[in-house]
Amino acid sequence: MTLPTRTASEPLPAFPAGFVWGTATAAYQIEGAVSEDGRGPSIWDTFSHTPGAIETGETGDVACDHYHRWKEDVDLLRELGGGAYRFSVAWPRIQPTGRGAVNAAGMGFYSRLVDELLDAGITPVLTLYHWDLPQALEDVGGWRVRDTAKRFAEYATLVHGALGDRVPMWTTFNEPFCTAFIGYAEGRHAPGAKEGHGALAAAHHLLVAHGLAVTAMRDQQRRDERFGITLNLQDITPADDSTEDRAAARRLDGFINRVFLDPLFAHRYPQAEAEVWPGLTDRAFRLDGDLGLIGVPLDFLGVNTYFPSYPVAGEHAQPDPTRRTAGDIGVGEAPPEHLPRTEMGWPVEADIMRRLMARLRAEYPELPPVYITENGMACPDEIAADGVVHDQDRIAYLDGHLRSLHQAIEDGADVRGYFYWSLLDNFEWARGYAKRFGLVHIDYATLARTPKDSFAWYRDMIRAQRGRDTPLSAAKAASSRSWTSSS
Ligand code: IFM
Repeated sequence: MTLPTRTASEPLPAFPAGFVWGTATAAYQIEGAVSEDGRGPSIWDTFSHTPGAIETGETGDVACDHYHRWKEDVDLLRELGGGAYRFSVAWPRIQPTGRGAVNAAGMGFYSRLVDELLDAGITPVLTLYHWDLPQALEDVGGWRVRDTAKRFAEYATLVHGALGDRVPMWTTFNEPFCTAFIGYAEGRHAPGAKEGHGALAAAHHLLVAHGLAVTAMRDQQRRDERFGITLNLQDITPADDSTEDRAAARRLDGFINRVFLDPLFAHRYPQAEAEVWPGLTDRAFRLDGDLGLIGVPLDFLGVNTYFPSYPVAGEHAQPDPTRRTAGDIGVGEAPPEHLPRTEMGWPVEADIMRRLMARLRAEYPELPPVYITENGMACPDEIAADGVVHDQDRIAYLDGHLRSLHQAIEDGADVRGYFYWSLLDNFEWARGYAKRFGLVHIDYATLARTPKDSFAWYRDMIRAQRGRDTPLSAAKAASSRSWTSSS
């Protein structure tokens, strides 16, 4: 494989020694092989096959065919040189109906992947749930019902029992906000529901499932595995200083950030929730003792963040609060016009890293060390006549966001790693394959992998970071744990 040379830019400042550099993917977005080796259907199989659900009419049936080409993908990781790789396990490969005995063929796939990563000197970072709930569990209530949390804890112990001897870093959920509110309130994601209480119950049961799973996996702990959760967090600034926009910002913050951060790290349900959901008053799904379960101490917090929010007060689609979906919170977006936009339409502002980390530090004294588990940009990537993708915008995005992250660390944030989203172009959920986030281009007709200019930039940046040491890195190294790969 011939890689393009690095696009010139000023070298980044040195990150702390032991800082983990990686990339991330998720099962349904890359694996394909949806009916192979006993895998059961997930809610994303059902949803993507529902006419009109996916903008492009596409599904994850084949995706990047990673299920068959995983060795080639580990070769790419080896060439990239990052110390860690974050991937997710598809629950329906392990338990095709979400309960019962392990499907050995499904577990075998992840076991081989983990071994290959370790052979390549890459730390596997495992996410247990990146949105692909077994359809059989959705059929009996999905995340609306508490039993799904118990099923999840059982699934977690099965995966941890098989891989805990080799995987040092475990994330229960990726972006529970998206599961609960995009899946059960806005209906843009599987299972496509547009509900009020159902979505709030889903958010709560995801947190309960997280607490139950971490507790159960810790009971099985054999080494010094670290346990955490990944949240998608939003840097929020009211579009102007009016009372209305400030109230909109509070609602958005309660909706996206506090609904998860407060129970996880402050032992409370968010105070702002009466403002966010004034008509949704039934909280029968919360049981005594749940906050204790949810607030189990964590070894790390994974943060996914991509763009800033500049909320303005907006109209509610449903004026009667008692009949609203939980996604209808009366907030619009008015980002500054000068901010460029990605292919997703997301505004680009690198300073989100610094601002978000400062806010977390100020408001959550019990916050564990942070890993940026996703950050990245979709670009209209095409292979040029010279056979390469010249994705200069992605390089600029990476460069800017990493400088801002470095500033956050210098300001005192305990950030231990960064994972670019994504290693490969992949199935971008309701947007189909049109949105490309990868460091590696996928030709979906041939499934050929072509590393982009950003791949070379990231590889060279990682190499340049190695061997550097500064007073800052020396201080952080003293507190870093033994298994963190010094990439
Ligand atoms: O592709 C997604 C990923 O699955 C979850 N976080 C955001 C990414 C980009 O939208």
